[in-house]
Amino acid sequence: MSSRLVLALDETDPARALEIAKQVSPFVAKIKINYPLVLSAGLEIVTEISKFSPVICDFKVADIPNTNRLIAEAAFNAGASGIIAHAFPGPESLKALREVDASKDLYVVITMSHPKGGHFFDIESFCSLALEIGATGVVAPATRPEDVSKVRSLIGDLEIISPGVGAQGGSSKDTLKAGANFIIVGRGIYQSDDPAAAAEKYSKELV
Ligand code: BMP
Repeated sequence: MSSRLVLALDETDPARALEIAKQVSPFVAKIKINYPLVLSAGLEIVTEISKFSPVICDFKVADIPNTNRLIAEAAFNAGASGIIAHAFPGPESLKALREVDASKDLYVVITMSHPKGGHFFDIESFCSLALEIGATGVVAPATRPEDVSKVRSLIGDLEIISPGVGAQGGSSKDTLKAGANFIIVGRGIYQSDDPAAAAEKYSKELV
C-alpha cells in the first residue's frame, strides 16, 4: 500500500537534508519543504530533493495575484509538484496560483495547528474558497481532530493533509479517523537518530 506519510523536512543543513530525503524516500508519499531549508540551501534544493520524492513547497503563499504567480512559477520551475497557500488573500490570489500550472497540486491552509492557531481562520469560508478555486486539497491540524472532521464535512473529497503529529502532540490515528488523507511529520522524523526507521514506523501507523 502506498504511504500516507509526508515528511516536513525543516532540517536547515542542506547536506543532511538531502541525505534524509534519500533515506526516507521509500517510506513517504511526498516531502514538504518550507522556508527554513530553502533560505539556507536555495531553491535548487527543490530540484535535488525531487530526485527522491515529489516536493511540496510549503511557502504559505499569501500575496496579490501577480506576486503569487511569480512565486509559483519559481517553485514549479525548480521541480515542485505542489505548493501551499493561505486562503485569506481571497479567490483571485489562489486562482493566480492555479493558472500557473493546473497540473500541479495546490493546497490551501484552512486553520493552523499551534495553540490558538485557529483564532483568525474562518473554516467555512476557507473550505468553500478551496472548492471554488479547484484546490487539490487543504491543510488542517492533527492537533485538533474536531477541526479535521469539520473540514472533511465541508470539502467533499478534496485531500486533507495534516501537520501536528509527533513534536506537536497530535495523534495520527485520530486524525485519519477524522478524515485526513495524509499525515505530515517533521521533527519526529528528521530529528530522530535514525530518520529512515522513524519514517518507516510512522508510515506503518498510517495503514
Ligand atoms: P513538526 O512535525 O516538526 O511539528 O513540523 C510540522 C510542519 O508542518 C512544519 O513544517 C510546519 O511549518 C507545518 N505546519 C504546521 O505545523 N501547522 C500548520 O498548521 C501548518 C503547517 O504548514
